[in-house]
Amino acid sequence: MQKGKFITIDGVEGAGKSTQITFICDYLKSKGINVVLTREPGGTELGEKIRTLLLNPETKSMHSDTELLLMFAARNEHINAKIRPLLQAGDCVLSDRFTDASYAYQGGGRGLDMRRIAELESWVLQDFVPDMTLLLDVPVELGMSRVESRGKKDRIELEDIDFFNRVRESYISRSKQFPDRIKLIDSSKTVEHTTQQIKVILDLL
Ligand code: Z5A
Repeated sequence: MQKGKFITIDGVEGAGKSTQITFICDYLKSKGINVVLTREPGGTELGEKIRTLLLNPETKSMHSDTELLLMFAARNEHINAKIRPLLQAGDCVLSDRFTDASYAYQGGGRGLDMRRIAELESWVLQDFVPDMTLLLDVPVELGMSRVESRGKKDRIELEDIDFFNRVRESYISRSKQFPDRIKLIDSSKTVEHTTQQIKVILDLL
């Protein structure tokens, strides 16, 4: 029986997830909620090893199906070894990315069949879905310009702008498909503007 809330945060790169996560953790803690921060791909010892495989820019070739399966292999560990036990103990779990990213990047970006992703989702998660997803939305060019100075790119960041435009479109389309769960947040303005929208949404929890 799940007792805690499961919140996920997602979006294209440079949308400001990492920036906003600190605020979200502090804000929930100020309400007396015990929050555990985690991330995907990763979140467990094995999951972090899979993350390294997935994001290593030295890996020149990886079949898109392999990429999808590795994302879900890491997620299977994450959900069973970490997320479910924490929720059952009553903690609030905040995950930096989750299954919506597989639909956006592997479905939208790579062009994999969404039904194939849905089959894996149903196998690994059954009908488990986040209580709330904060989707930070920013035009791709703007997001990319924000992260330009970061230096070396990971394997997925090396993709071209068309790839990331498809990713963004898939995220937006999912937010329309699941409007109750996925809260679309305009992250194109200041950090404070984004934070304010998130605060209003968190107050609904
Ligand atoms: N991936 C996948 O393909 N399939 C899956 O199923 C899953 C993941 C789960 C790793 O994700 C990769 O895995 C990711 C998707 C894929 N690949 N890509 N590309 P990640 O989350 O670890 O990596 P990331 O996308 O690069 O996230 P990030 O670097 O943490 O992005 P961010 O959180 O949006 O960035 P940020 O550090 O908060 O902000 C970037 C800069 O912008 C920084 O300098 C901030 O100060 C600045 N910023 C933030 N907000 C603003 C505003 N509002 N105005 C101005 N400047 C701002």
